[in-house]
Amino acid sequence: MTNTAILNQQDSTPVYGNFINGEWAAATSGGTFENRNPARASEVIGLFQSSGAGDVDAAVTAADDAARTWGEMSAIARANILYKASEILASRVNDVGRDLSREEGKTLKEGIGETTRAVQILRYYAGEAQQPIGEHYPSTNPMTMLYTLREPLGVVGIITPWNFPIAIPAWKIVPALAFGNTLVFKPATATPLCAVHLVAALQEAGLPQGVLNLVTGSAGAVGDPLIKDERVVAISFTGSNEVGQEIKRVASDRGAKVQLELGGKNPAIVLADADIDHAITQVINGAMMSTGQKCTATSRAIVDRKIASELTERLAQQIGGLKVGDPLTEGITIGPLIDEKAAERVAGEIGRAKSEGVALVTGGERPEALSDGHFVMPALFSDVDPQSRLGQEEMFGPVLGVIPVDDVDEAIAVANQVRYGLSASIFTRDLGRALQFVRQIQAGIVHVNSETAGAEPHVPFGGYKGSSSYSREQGKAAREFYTQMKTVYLDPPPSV
Ligand code: UN1
Repeated sequence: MTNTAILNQQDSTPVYGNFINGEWAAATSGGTFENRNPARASEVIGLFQSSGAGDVDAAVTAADDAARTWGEMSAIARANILYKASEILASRVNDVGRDLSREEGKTLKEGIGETTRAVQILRYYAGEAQQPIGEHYPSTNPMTMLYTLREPLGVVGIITPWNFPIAIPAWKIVPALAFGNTLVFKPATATPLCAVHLVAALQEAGLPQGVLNLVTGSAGAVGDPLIKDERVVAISFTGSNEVGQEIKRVASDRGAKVQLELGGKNPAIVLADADIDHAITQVINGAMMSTGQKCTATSRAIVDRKIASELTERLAQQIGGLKVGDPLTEGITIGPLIDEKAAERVAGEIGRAKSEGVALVTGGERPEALSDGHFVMPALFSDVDPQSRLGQEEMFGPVLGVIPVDDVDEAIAVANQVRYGLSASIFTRDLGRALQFVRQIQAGIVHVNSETAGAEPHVPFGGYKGSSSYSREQGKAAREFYTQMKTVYLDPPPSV
């Protein structure tokens, strides 16, 4: 990373700047906040700017000033910058992946994997920027050339979560840039270092000043003024339903375009004819990787009653054997929760379900040997009532509930009885049942015989019902959100 992102050191801890109008700079408040390693809370990774309304204003002004030149630049020139950024980030995948694991807590393998995904996103949109931008139509007047264009929106606000600290910023920022928008980017306060890495790669690739502006700080101090600023014509947000709905209300009230990616309560249906070994591995990966902190995580295993007790027993055995600890240590598969509040909340949900009489088969405790980090042992509940809190609410942690059902019809009905609809899986060898599931499941991302999590960058991503706001991210779908359409009637002058 360019050292310019580091403004100075405080007791050998680097102090990272905001990036506004092409410069790494301190916030006007002069204050900073700490970024700590969730596996070892005593380790401070860096200090980041506690920004406020004045910094947001400067960032929006810079983005606004840059909008015209960037928007009118050839898409090919924009693509070249994105491609160069992909090469810069690719050359740093191991270091950035390690920083990702340090600040977010997922394993090193996942951290490097996610950084590689950001590289792929940069490459994909370098290509996508060169795809056709409109359509040519016949007109009632044979002399009229009638066609459409996709043009940039202008200044876009990007608000991202901590759980995919480089992939989600990349999949919002990169298409927005590819299609000619300028940006103000507010990353989650828990994972600002990945944001710095992404912005630095784009800066070094030659992004003109003002096109991408990074402002770190809290939702109240940075997010609020950003969503209220009249010059910010669109907002893309991934995070909780509560915050998303508030953003939608405020931003759409003033006429901005809003895109939301929210929670999930994703089911994995396991039918009696499934390949059970495969289903167990996939369900556990879906539920427990990244410590269950994915909006696509599997949180309900909806299982044919005939195999429910065997499956529960085998799930418990394997979940109980997962290695929990520092995600940078070889052999560890489950890292910490993002912070102490999250660990207490998840442990609290587990305690509450237990006290309501739900059977906890394994896990759920806070490991004493790892008390400096925010750890909760991966938990499995059996015989979960689909209408209970555990069956309905997103846990955002390493918690899986088994729900026994009689047949595929009941499985799909139960799967659909939640307010969310992000991703869903079925495990079966029966093509007819698989296709019935694909048809009837209310989810934006549907898997047959694979886990509920995971998203390839070149296809649309988003959910049904309370999981999204109907628009889709990534792939060609991103063009829908980050552009507006112009219809052109081009007639020759009458003399021709
Ligand atoms: C994935 O499953 O790899 O915040 C991506 C989330 C989702 C992204 C999931 N928006 O967890």
